[in-house]
Amino acid sequence: MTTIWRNTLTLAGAATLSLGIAYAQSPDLSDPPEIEGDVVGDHGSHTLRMGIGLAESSPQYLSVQYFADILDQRTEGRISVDIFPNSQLGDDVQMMEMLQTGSLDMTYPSSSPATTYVEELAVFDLPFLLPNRDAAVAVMQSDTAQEMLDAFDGSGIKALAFSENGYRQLSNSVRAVETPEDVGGMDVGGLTIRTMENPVHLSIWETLGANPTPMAFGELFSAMEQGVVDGQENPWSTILTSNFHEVQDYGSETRHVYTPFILMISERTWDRLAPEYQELVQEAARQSAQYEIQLATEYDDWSREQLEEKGMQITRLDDEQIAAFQEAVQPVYDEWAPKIGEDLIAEIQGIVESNQ
Ligand code: KDG
Repeated sequence: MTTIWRNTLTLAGAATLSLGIAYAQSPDLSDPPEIEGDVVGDHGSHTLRMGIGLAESSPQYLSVQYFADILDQRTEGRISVDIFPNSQLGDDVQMMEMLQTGSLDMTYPSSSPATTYVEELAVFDLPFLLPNRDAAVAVMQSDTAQEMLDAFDGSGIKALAFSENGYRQLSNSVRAVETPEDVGGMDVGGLTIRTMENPVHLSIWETLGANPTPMAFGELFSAMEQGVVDGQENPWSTILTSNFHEVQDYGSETRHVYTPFILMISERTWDRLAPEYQELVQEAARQSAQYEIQLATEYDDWSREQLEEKGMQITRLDDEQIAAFQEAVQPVYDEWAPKIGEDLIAEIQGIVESNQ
């Protein structure tokens, strides 16, 4: 683990359970793929405790249920997974630390706070790098991405699979945002925007003239409700399933960053599993990650429409407006590209180009 990144951040305090009641409806979702494969041998019983940040109605939670079902079915109940949603057990940073000490078995953070373990993951935080979902998925399934997962080995965390958090969109309670000036213009005053605990994200919002405030996801709803921050950025599905529309009147389809999730298990837990169980857990992780990407895709536009129906004023930005944001955040590239690695960025851009 490196210290450069930690030093750049002011980590927020403990997460609290502050989300509203989980949103009950969901779009017309694909059923989980049928569970295939034989029942594995009896290597004892395990209960895996998994903490996640998002709500029960989120694609993340639903895919984790599928993960649990695969393990249950293929071990005849010998491996069970207890899922704790809504940051009940802590935020992404805390839960990764709990994996290291072995006080939690599994978690499913965004890649952004995980850059403290594997710096290369920060390539995903570069704004407007992944222009469409096909390219993003191709990157997540590439050998380069697998190397990033492997780079966790020895940190106390085993990274099992990438999946989709999604395209991040800006929401706020102050004004409709159509241009970079609306975020931070001198005449209007910069918006206070909650960011994930990641220096590239801080840099993006600073560059746009906002007042970025890194904060644990579990604290975000009440921070917005109490006016501690004006806004935040997350995929539409998270904005909907975490009920952010109750405290945010405006949304803008900025798609400024595509964030992956990473499904993780504590190395201590992993080492306790028999090789056949390890193989099964890895396979189930990949299958459930694939299903998560499918669900996240199905949720995306549907969630935006639901938010509009619920009264959120959503601004869709045309190509020219997106280009204005892209130009405004160019200094973020200039600052971070050399630190992240020009070769790595070129490699990712190559994958993007072959998936246009
Ligand atoms: O379980 C994942 C969440 O904790 C978190 O990663 C959601 O994107 C997120 C954010 O903004 O913190």
